[in-house]
Amino acid sequence: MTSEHSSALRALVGNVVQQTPVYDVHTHLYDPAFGDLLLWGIDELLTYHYLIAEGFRWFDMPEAKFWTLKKTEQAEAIWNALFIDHSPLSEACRGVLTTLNRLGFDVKKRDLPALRQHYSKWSSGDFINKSLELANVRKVCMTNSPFDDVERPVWERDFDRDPRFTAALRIDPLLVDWENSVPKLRTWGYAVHADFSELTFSEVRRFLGDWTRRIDAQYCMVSLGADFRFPDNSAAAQLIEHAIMPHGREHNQAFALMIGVRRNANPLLRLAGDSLGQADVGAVERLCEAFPDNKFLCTMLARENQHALCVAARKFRNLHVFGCWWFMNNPSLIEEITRMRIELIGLSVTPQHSDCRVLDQLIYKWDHSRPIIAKVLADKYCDLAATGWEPSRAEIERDVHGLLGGALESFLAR
Ligand code: FIX
Ligand code: ZN
Repeated sequence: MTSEHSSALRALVGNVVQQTPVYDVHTHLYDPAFGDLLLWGIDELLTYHYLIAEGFRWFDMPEAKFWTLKKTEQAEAIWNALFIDHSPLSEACRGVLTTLNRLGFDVKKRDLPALRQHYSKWSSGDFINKSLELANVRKVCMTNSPFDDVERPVWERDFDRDPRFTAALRIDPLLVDWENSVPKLRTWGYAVHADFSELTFSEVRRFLGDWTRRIDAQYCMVSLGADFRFPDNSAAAQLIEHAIMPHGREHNQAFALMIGVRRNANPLLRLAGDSLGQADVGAVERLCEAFPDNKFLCTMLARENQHALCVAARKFRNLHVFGCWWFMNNPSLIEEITRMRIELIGLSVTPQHSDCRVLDQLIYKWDHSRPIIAKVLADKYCDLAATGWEPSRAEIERDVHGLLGGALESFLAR
């Protein structure tokens, strides 16, 4: 292949990846009907927990003092520590600047009050449209917890859904805090007991079924610690086996496992205090093997788990691997992981999700990931072209649509 050929192919791939709308399969964003739960704006951007963790590395105030500050004051502390006193080189810092730049703000002025003023011209409806358009995101999947006392009443009131915001049923407390979930489920009318009787499992299934229908859940999801084992006597393993698996088969609903978090490693940092640990990919394989009629989505937090997880997906077609989650969501790691995944499982993977907690972050998360995905893909298509197999534009578009959410949609629909 000539070098003109390969640069034309690279340009084509880059172009297709830029222009293909994304279905962002895991975020913490909310349908606009949830009002203030949908975060956006410069103060939310600056107080993202990734930046809080980085800010604490420089603050000379005690942790407890930071939490007494108003949000605007927290944002100022972070702005000063991470943008003014030092160059904002980290991925999360760079993300703020990418976002502001794409929104048309002049970042070089380093003027926080002016940024706040610029933001004040947006209504939330316009800002949602603008962010989705700049990020070229067609749909996002929310994270919806019936255990959240702010969120639950909104679902119970019922509202007109914005079709750009799909739902996922998040059930962490059920699996990781069963004892405290029992009285809650009972209050909500489900006759569960702390034991694991057949009645308890069937009532948990009724709970999952009711919420699946109420929110039209695209999948059911949990984030589990690095110590998750399967099979096991733990409440989580029992509930997965006897409630979530039968529920998943009944509703043709995938179960998404996000494994490897170590919550509260530093409680003083609150939401910013979670860490990670190496998990047991064997547990995921044993789930896939024990429940061949269930579908699983999985992402893992430790870099050390990424290879084995990919190999697991080669062995179990009911497993779909997704995203470079949280501490993996850095350019060097995204490139390494995406390359490895495509080499091992081709296009049957979803390389990225954004995990946005603030709407504006859609812009940077996808702006930063797209060129990396494009680079890896271009290398791979060039390798094919070198054999004489020249991919057509239509084939590349088909493949990229799959990588940017389409393959996961087909997996869920299967
Ligand atoms: O459990 C999750 O869904 C995690 O993504 C979050 O809890 C985490 O705080 C986060 O925002 C990571 O990006
Ligand atoms: Zn998340």
